[in-house]
Amino acid sequence: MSDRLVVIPTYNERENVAELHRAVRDACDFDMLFVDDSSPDGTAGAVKVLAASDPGVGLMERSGERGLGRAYEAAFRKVIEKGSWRRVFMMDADLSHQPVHLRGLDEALDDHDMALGSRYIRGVSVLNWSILRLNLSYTANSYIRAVTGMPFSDCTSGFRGIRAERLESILSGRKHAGGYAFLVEMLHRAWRSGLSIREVPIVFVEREHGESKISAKVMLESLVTPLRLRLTGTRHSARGSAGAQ
Ligand SMILES: Nc1nc2c(ncn2[C@@H]2O[C@H](COP(=O)(O)OP(=O)(O)OP(=O)(O)O)[C@@H](O)[C@H]2O)c(=O)[nH]1
Ligand SMILES: [Mg+2]
Repeated sequence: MSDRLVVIPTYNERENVAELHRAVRDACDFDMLFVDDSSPDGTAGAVKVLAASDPGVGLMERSGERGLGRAYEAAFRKVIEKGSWRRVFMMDADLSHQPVHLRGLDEALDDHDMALGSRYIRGVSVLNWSILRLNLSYTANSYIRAVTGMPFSDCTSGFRGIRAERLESILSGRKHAGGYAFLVEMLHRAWRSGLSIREVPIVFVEREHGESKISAKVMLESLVTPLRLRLTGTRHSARGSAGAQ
């Protein structure tokens, strides 16, 4: 058992989990926890096959209202309850987040509370996105920075690491975003409460298998969340920083 855990939320990722598992194992021996929201395509079954031959693989099956944020919240509560993982990583299942970068995120946690995998730290490092998609993501980040005051180049990145002892401060208090906007809300909470945050360059690759779950509702939540965060306050101390240091 490792003292590091990679949390991977899944919804209809059956085609991706085996390849992702292989790539993570090529990169490191960190434990992996798949958090599946009752995917109709049988993702949970595919994860159980992996878990049967790898004791470092776990599966949390959720029912009820689905959502990326809800899945992460459930996983973080388990990490706190268990108390044996010291560092937690967050990663998509669709291979857009390449496991080779886990080491870089882990190293950043040696002297920071949180590590943020960034696509925009040295120009743009995104493969196979249309100009339209890139524009949307880039503009969303400019908007979030302008509205919230956060200094990070990639506030919407879902590839992250955090020290487990900092999870409590992320989860405490009232939360609103159950979907993708959770990522922005989580970063804002971390930044606002004075955690030290380092951005680490990553190369992001568009998914080859399966479908994106981004919907109009997700987009709307992403527009409203930064405005709400702005109203909830500003940063307490100045320990955070943007950019690789
Ligand atoms: N547990 C859970 N996971 C989800 C849910 N929605 C999305 N995910 C997972 O969250 C990760 C990111 O979702 P994607 O659909 O790839 O979103 P994205 O990467 O922002 O968008 P694309 O670039 O279009 O793929 C993937 O691993 C999804 O399977 C959900 O409701 N519940
Ligand atoms: Mg994706």
